[in-house]
Amino acid sequence: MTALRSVSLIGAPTDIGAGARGASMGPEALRVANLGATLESHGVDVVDRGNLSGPSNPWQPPVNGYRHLPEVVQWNQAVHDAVYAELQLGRMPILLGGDHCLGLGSISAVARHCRDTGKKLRVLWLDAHADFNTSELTPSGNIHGMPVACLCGFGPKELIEIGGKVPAISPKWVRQIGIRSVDAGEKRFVHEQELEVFDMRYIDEMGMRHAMELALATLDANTHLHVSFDVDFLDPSIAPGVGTTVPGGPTYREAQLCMEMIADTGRMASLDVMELNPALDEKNRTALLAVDLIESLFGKSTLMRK
Ligand code: EXY
Ligand code: MN
Ligand code: MN
Ligand code: MN
Repeated sequence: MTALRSVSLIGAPTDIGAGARGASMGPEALRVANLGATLESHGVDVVDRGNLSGPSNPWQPPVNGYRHLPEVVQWNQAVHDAVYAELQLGRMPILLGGDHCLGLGSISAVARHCRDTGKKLRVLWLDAHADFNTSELTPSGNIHGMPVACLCGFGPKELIEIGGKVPAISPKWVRQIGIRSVDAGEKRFVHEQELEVFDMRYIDEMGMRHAMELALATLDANTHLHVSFDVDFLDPSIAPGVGTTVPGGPTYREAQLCMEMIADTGRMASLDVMELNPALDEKNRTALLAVDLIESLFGKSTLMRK
Protein backbone atom coordinates (compact mmCIF):
# COMPACT_ATOMS: atom_id res chain seq x y z
CA MET A 1 0.00 0.00 0.00
CA THR A 2 2.92 2.37 0.55
CA ALA A 3 2.91 4.94 -2.23
CA LEU A 4 6.61 5.26 -2.88
CA ARG A 5 8.88 2.24 -3.09
CA SER A 6 12.09 4.16 -3.87
CA VAL A 7 13.81 5.46 -0.80
CA SER A 8 16.90 7.61 -0.26
CA LEU A 9 18.61 7.56 3.12
CA ILE A 10 20.17 10.90 4.09
CA GLY A 11 22.36 11.01 7.20
CA ALA A 12 22.56 14.25 9.18
CA PRO A 13 25.16 13.52 11.86
CA THR A 14 24.77 16.40 14.28
CA ASP A 15 23.51 17.20 17.76
CA ILE A 16 23.72 20.95 17.12
CA GLY A 17 20.17 21.68 18.41
CA ALA A 18 20.11 19.25 21.34
CA GLY A 19 20.78 19.57 25.05
CA ALA A 20 22.90 16.40 25.20
CA ARG A 21 25.70 15.28 22.92
CA GLY A 22 25.43 12.03 20.95
CA ALA A 23 22.57 12.26 18.41
CA SER A 24 25.31 12.97 15.87
CA MET A 25 25.95 9.20 15.92
CA GLY A 26 22.31 8.38 15.11
CA PRO A 27 22.70 7.85 11.35
CA GLU A 28 25.48 5.28 11.79
CA ALA A 29 23.57 3.41 14.52
CA LEU A 30 20.58 3.08 12.17
CA ARG A 31 22.87 1.73 9.45
CA VAL A 32 24.47 -0.71 11.90
CA ALA A 33 20.94 -1.82 12.81
CA ASN A 34 20.57 -2.70 9.11
CA LEU A 35 17.96 -0.16 8.08
CA GLY A 36 18.88 -0.26 4.38
CA ALA A 37 18.96 -4.03 3.92
CA THR A 38 15.82 -4.45 6.02
CA LEU A 39 13.83 -2.11 3.78
CA GLU A 40 15.25 -3.89 0.72
CA SER A 41 13.95 -7.18 2.11
CA HIS A 42 10.46 -5.65 1.82
CA GLY A 43 10.94 -4.86 -1.86
CA VAL A 44 11.95 -1.23 -1.38
CA ASP A 45 14.61 0.22 -3.69
CA VAL A 46 17.07 1.83 -1.25
CA VAL A 47 19.92 4.20 -2.01
CA ASP A 48 22.07 5.46 0.85
CA ARG A 49 23.26 8.98 -0.01
CA GLY A 50 25.71 8.93 2.91
CA ASN A 51 26.05 11.76 5.38
CA LEU A 52 25.62 15.50 4.96
CA SER A 53 28.32 17.66 6.44
CA GLY A 54 28.15 20.81 8.49
CA PRO A 55 29.76 22.68 11.35
CA SER A 56 30.89 20.86 14.47
CA ASN A 57 29.15 21.44 17.80
CA PRO A 58 30.85 24.34 19.64
CA TRP A 59 28.84 23.60 22.84
CA GLN A 60 28.14 27.22 23.70
CA PRO A 61 25.43 28.77 25.91
CA PRO A 62 22.40 30.47 24.30
CA VAL A 63 22.73 33.88 22.64
CA ASN A 64 19.48 35.89 22.58
CA GLY A 65 17.49 32.75 23.38
CA TYR A 66 19.11 30.42 20.84
CA ARG A 67 22.00 27.97 21.14
CA HIS A 68 24.16 27.59 18.07
CA LEU A 69 21.84 29.48 15.74
CA PRO A 70 24.35 30.03 12.87
CA GLU A 71 25.31 26.33 12.93
CA VAL A 72 21.65 25.24 13.12
CA VAL A 73 20.92 27.37 10.03
CA GLN A 74 23.80 25.78 8.09
CA TRP A 75 22.75 22.22 8.95
CA ASN A 76 19.12 22.91 8.12
CA GLN A 77 20.05 24.46 4.77
CA ALA A 78 22.00 21.29 3.91
CA VAL A 79 19.07 19.09 4.96
CA HIS A 80 16.59 21.22 3.04
CA ASP A 81 18.60 20.99 -0.18
CA ALA A 82 19.16 17.23 0.14
CA VAL A 83 15.54 16.38 0.97
CA TYR A 84 14.21 18.66 -1.78
CA ALA A 85 16.54 17.05 -4.35
CA GLU A 86 15.24 13.56 -3.54
CA LEU A 87 11.61 14.67 -3.78
CA GLN A 88 12.32 16.19 -7.19
CA LEU A 89 13.68 12.81 -8.28
CA GLY A 90 10.40 11.20 -7.21
CA ARG A 91 12.07 9.35 -4.34
CA MET A 92 11.06 9.16 -0.69
CA PRO A 93 13.65 10.86 1.53
CA ILE A 94 14.32 9.28 4.91
CA LEU A 95 16.29 11.70 7.06
CA LEU A 96 18.48 9.93 9.60
CA GLY A 97 19.05 12.35 12.49
CA GLY A 98 20.58 13.98 14.13
CA ASP A 99 18.54 16.04 16.53
CA HIS A 100 15.02 17.24 15.82
CA CYS A 101 15.98 20.83 14.93
CA LEU A 102 16.59 19.33 11.48
CA GLY A 103 12.87 18.64 11.07
CA LEU A 104 12.77 22.26 9.97
CA GLY A 105 15.04 21.67 6.97
CA SER A 106 13.27 18.46 6.09
CA ILE A 107 9.67 19.65 6.36
CA SER A 108 10.36 23.02 4.72
CA ALA A 109 11.64 21.02 1.73
CA VAL A 110 8.55 18.82 1.75
CA ALA A 111 6.31 21.90 1.94
CA ARG A 112 8.15 23.46 -1.00
CA HIS A 113 7.72 20.24 -3.01
CA CYS A 114 4.00 20.26 -2.17
CA ARG A 115 3.71 23.84 -3.43
CA ASP A 116 5.51 22.85 -6.66
CA THR A 117 3.24 19.87 -7.24
CA GLY A 118 -0.10 21.13 -5.91
CA LYS A 119 -0.24 18.55 -3.13
CA LYS A 120 -1.80 18.95 0.28
CA LEU A 121 0.54 18.33 3.21
CA ARG A 122 -0.18 16.50 6.44
CA VAL A 123 2.60 16.33 9.05
CA LEU A 124 2.46 13.66 11.75
CA TRP A 125 4.74 14.66 14.62
CA LEU A 126 5.44 11.61 16.81
CA ASP A 127 7.17 12.94 19.92
CA ALA A 128 7.11 13.24 23.71
CA HIS A 129 7.52 16.99 23.15
CA ALA A 130 5.56 19.60 21.20
CA ASP A 131 8.77 21.29 19.93
CA PHE A 132 6.79 24.55 19.82
CA ASN A 133 9.06 26.87 21.80
CA THR A 134 10.27 30.30 20.73
CA SER A 135 13.28 32.31 21.96
CA GLU A 136 11.00 34.00 24.49
CA LEU A 137 9.41 30.78 25.75
CA THR A 138 12.31 28.31 25.74
CA PRO A 139 13.74 27.20 29.07
CA SER A 140 16.95 25.96 27.39
CA GLY A 141 17.67 27.78 24.14
CA ASN A 142 17.99 24.35 22.48
CA ILE A 143 16.56 24.67 19.00
CA HIS A 144 15.42 21.02 18.90
CA GLY A 145 12.59 22.31 21.13
CA MET A 146 11.51 24.83 18.43
CA PRO A 147 11.16 23.31 14.93
CA VAL A 148 7.35 23.14 14.78
CA ALA A 149 7.10 26.80 15.82
CA CYS A 150 9.73 27.76 13.22
CA LEU A 151 7.86 25.86 10.48
CA CYS A 152 4.72 27.79 11.44
CA GLY A 153 6.62 31.07 11.04
CA PHE A 154 7.61 31.75 14.65
CA GLY A 155 11.37 31.88 14.88
CA PRO A 156 14.46 33.72 13.68
CA LYS A 157 14.30 35.09 10.15
CA GLU A 158 17.26 33.07 8.83
CA LEU A 159 15.66 29.80 9.98
CA ILE A 160 12.03 30.39 9.02
CA GLU A 161 13.00 31.58 5.53
CA ILE A 162 14.91 28.40 4.57
CA GLY A 163 12.09 27.02 2.41
CA GLY A 164 11.51 30.30 0.59
CA LYS A 165 8.01 30.91 1.97
CA VAL A 166 7.06 32.09 5.47
CA PRO A 167 5.37 30.33 7.10
CA ALA A 168 6.41 27.03 5.52
CA ILE A 169 3.33 25.28 6.89
CA SER A 170 0.08 26.00 8.69
CA PRO A 171 -0.51 24.63 12.21
CA LYS A 172 -3.70 23.15 10.70
CA TRP A 173 -1.61 20.63 8.74
CA VAL A 174 0.05 19.19 11.85
CA ARG A 175 -1.08 16.35 14.11
CA GLN A 176 1.04 15.61 17.19
CA ILE A 177 0.94 12.17 18.81
CA GLY A 178 2.38 10.94 22.13
CA ILE A 179 3.00 14.36 23.69
CA ARG A 180 3.68 14.37 27.45
CA SER A 181 6.27 17.08 28.15
CA VAL A 182 5.39 20.66 27.24
CA ASP A 183 6.74 23.80 28.94
CA ALA A 184 4.21 26.20 30.50
CA GLY A 185 4.56 29.05 27.98
CA GLU A 186 4.86 26.54 25.14
CA LYS A 187 1.54 24.98 26.18
CA ARG A 188 -0.23 28.35 26.02
CA PHE A 189 1.23 28.93 22.56
CA VAL A 190 0.15 25.45 21.35
CA HIS A 191 -3.42 26.32 22.38
CA GLU A 192 -3.24 29.81 20.89
CA GLN A 193 -2.13 28.39 17.54
CA GLU A 194 -4.69 25.55 17.77
CA LEU A 195 -2.26 22.71 17.13
CA GLU A 196 -4.08 19.38 17.12
CA VAL A 197 -2.43 17.31 19.84
CA PHE A 198 -3.18 13.70 20.79
CA ASP A 199 -1.31 13.63 24.07
CA MET A 200 -0.67 10.56 26.23
CA ARG A 201 -3.72 11.23 28.37
CA TYR A 202 -5.83 11.12 25.20
CA ILE A 203 -4.13 7.88 24.11
CA ASP A 204 -4.63 6.37 27.60
CA GLU A 205 -8.32 7.19 27.57
CA MET A 206 -9.26 6.72 23.93
CA GLY A 207 -6.57 4.36 22.67
CA MET A 208 -3.93 4.67 19.95
CA ARG A 209 -6.41 3.41 17.37
CA HIS A 210 -8.83 6.28 17.89
CA ALA A 211 -6.04 8.88 18.06
CA MET A 212 -4.60 7.65 14.77
CA GLU A 213 -7.99 7.43 13.08
CA LEU A 214 -8.49 11.12 13.80
CA ALA A 215 -4.89 12.10 12.99
CA LEU A 216 -5.14 10.35 9.63
CA ALA A 217 -8.69 11.45 8.82
CA THR A 218 -9.33 13.45 5.63
CA LEU A 219 -6.18 12.27 3.85
CA ASP A 220 -6.90 11.86 0.16
CA ALA A 221 -5.10 10.74 -3.00
CA ASN A 222 -3.59 14.22 -3.33
CA THR A 223 -2.10 14.32 0.19
CA HIS A 224 1.62 14.05 0.89
CA LEU A 225 1.97 12.50 4.35
CA HIS A 226 5.18 13.39 6.17
CA VAL A 227 6.09 11.48 9.33
CA SER A 228 8.51 13.12 11.76
CA PHE A 229 9.44 10.35 14.20
CA ASP A 230 11.29 11.56 17.29
CA VAL A 231 12.47 8.35 18.94
CA ASP A 232 11.72 9.84 22.39
CA PHE A 233 8.04 9.35 21.39
CA LEU A 234 8.51 5.78 22.65
CA ASP A 235 8.40 4.79 26.30
CA PRO A 236 11.95 4.92 27.73
CA SER A 237 11.63 1.34 29.01
CA ILE A 238 11.77 0.16 25.39
CA ALA A 239 13.78 3.08 23.94
CA PRO A 240 16.46 4.31 26.36
CA GLY A 241 18.76 5.66 23.64
CA VAL A 242 17.57 9.27 23.47
CA GLY A 243 18.71 12.46 25.21
CA THR A 244 15.33 13.58 26.54
CA THR A 245 13.48 10.55 27.93
CA VAL A 246 10.00 11.15 29.33
CA PRO A 247 8.20 8.30 31.13
CA GLY A 248 4.73 7.24 30.10
CA GLY A 249 5.13 6.91 26.34
CA PRO A 250 3.61 4.42 23.91
CA THR A 251 4.29 0.74 24.54
CA TYR A 252 5.74 -1.53 21.87
CA ARG A 253 2.32 -2.53 20.61
CA GLU A 254 0.89 0.99 20.71
CA ALA A 255 3.86 2.20 18.65
CA GLN A 256 3.48 -0.69 16.19
CA LEU A 257 -0.22 0.04 15.76
CA CYS A 258 0.59 3.70 15.12
CA MET A 259 3.06 2.73 12.38
CA GLU A 260 0.79 0.07 10.88
CA MET A 261 -2.09 2.52 10.61
CA ILE A 262 0.18 5.01 8.85
CA ALA A 263 1.26 2.26 6.43
CA ASP A 264 -2.37 1.35 5.76
CA THR A 265 -3.02 4.84 4.37
CA GLY A 266 -0.46 4.31 1.61
CA ARG A 267 0.25 8.03 1.70
CA MET A 268 3.58 8.34 3.54
CA ALA A 269 5.95 10.11 1.17
CA SER A 270 8.74 11.32 3.47
CA LEU A 271 10.10 10.41 6.90
CA ASP A 272 12.43 11.76 9.59
CA VAL A 273 13.96 9.45 12.22
CA MET A 274 15.34 11.78 14.85
CA GLU A 275 17.01 12.09 18.25
CA LEU A 276 18.44 8.57 18.41
CA ASN A 277 21.43 8.87 20.76
CA PRO A 278 23.73 5.82 20.62
CA ALA A 279 25.86 7.19 23.49
CA LEU A 280 22.87 6.61 25.78
CA ASP A 281 21.68 3.35 24.22
CA GLU A 282 22.14 -0.25 25.33
CA LYS A 283 23.74 -2.46 22.67
CA ASN A 284 21.95 -0.50 19.92
CA ARG A 285 18.53 -1.75 21.10
CA THR A 286 16.82 1.59 20.47
CA ALA A 287 18.17 1.70 16.92
CA LEU A 288 17.00 -1.89 16.35
CA LEU A 289 13.55 -0.97 17.66
CA ALA A 290 13.45 2.08 15.40
CA VAL A 291 14.24 -0.14 12.40
CA ASP A 292 11.54 -2.61 13.48
CA LEU A 293 9.00 0.24 13.61
CA ILE A 294 10.14 1.66 10.28
CA GLU A 295 9.52 -1.79 8.76
CA SER A 296 5.94 -1.46 9.93
CA LEU A 297 5.72 1.98 8.32
CA PHE A 298 6.64 0.19 5.09
CA GLY A 299 3.89 -2.36 5.47
CA LYS A 300 5.40 -5.22 7.45
CA SER A 301 2.41 -6.44 9.37
CA THR A 302 2.13 -8.77 12.31
CA LEU A 303 -1.53 -9.36 11.40
CA MET A 304 -2.75 -12.83 10.51
CA ARG A 305 -5.63 -11.50 8.46
CA LYS A 306 -4.92 -10.61 4.85
N1 EXY B 1 10.81 21.64 25.85
C1 EXY B 1 12.20 21.47 26.22
C2 EXY B 1 13.04 22.59 25.64
O1 EXY B 1 12.57 23.31 24.76
O2 EXY B 1 14.20 22.72 26.06
C3 EXY B 1 12.71 20.11 25.75
C4 EXY B 1 12.73 19.96 24.27
C5 EXY B 1 13.17 18.59 23.86
C6 EXY B 1 12.94 18.45 22.40
C7 EXY B 1 13.05 17.05 22.03
C8 EXY B 1 13.54 16.54 20.93
O3 EXY B 1 12.06 16.61 21.05
MN1 MN C 1 6.35 13.97 -5.20
MN1 MN D 1 11.27 16.35 18.95
MN1 MN E 1 11.19 14.79 21.77
